[in-house]
Amino acid sequence: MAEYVPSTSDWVREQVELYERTNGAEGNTLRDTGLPVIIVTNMGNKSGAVRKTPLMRVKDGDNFVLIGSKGGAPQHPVWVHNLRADPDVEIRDLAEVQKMRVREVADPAERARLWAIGVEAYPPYADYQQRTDRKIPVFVAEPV
Ligand code: F42
Repeated sequence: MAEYVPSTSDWVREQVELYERTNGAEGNTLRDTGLPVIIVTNMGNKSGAVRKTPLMRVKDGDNFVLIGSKGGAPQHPVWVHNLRADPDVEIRDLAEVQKMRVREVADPAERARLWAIGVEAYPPYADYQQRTDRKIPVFVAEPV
């Protein structure tokens, strides 16, 4: 079994640790915003390590919308490369962990619909897209 290698970002690593240790009772929002967060377990596409990535919780029915914003940074978050290489993930939403499969959204109409849902859930996504000419990738995670 591949081993979990925590994020190099302290606040992220600590959030994952708290969220998982409390089975979702704590560490389940983005700092003091009160906005809900999920944890996406994905496979490192180079290291083969297990990676755990907190993302904003954006729901579309039974699906989650995963938005590779990274605060509007010029480069994609590297978990985007992991999902593109291996679409099989686990998503923890509070105490529930479920196997899901992700697909990157290419269709413009679908992307526009899901982007709007994302911005509704977390308005700063709109600012992040303004901040960079990188097209922020959108994935849908569907229950397997
Ligand atoms: N990031 C978002 O993009 N969107 C969100 O909605 C979001 C919400 C959020 C809420 C709470 C929270 O704590 C963090 C949140 N983040 C959100 C930040 C998110 O969790 C990630 O930290 C951020 O998106 C950056 O992702 P990253 O995968 O680039 O992380 C870096 C810091 C990282 O962990 N790098 C590792 C390292 O060792 O430097 C490597 C990670 C990795 O997966 N490596 C791959 C491997 O093979 O293991 C290779 C990847 C490659 O191809 O280079």
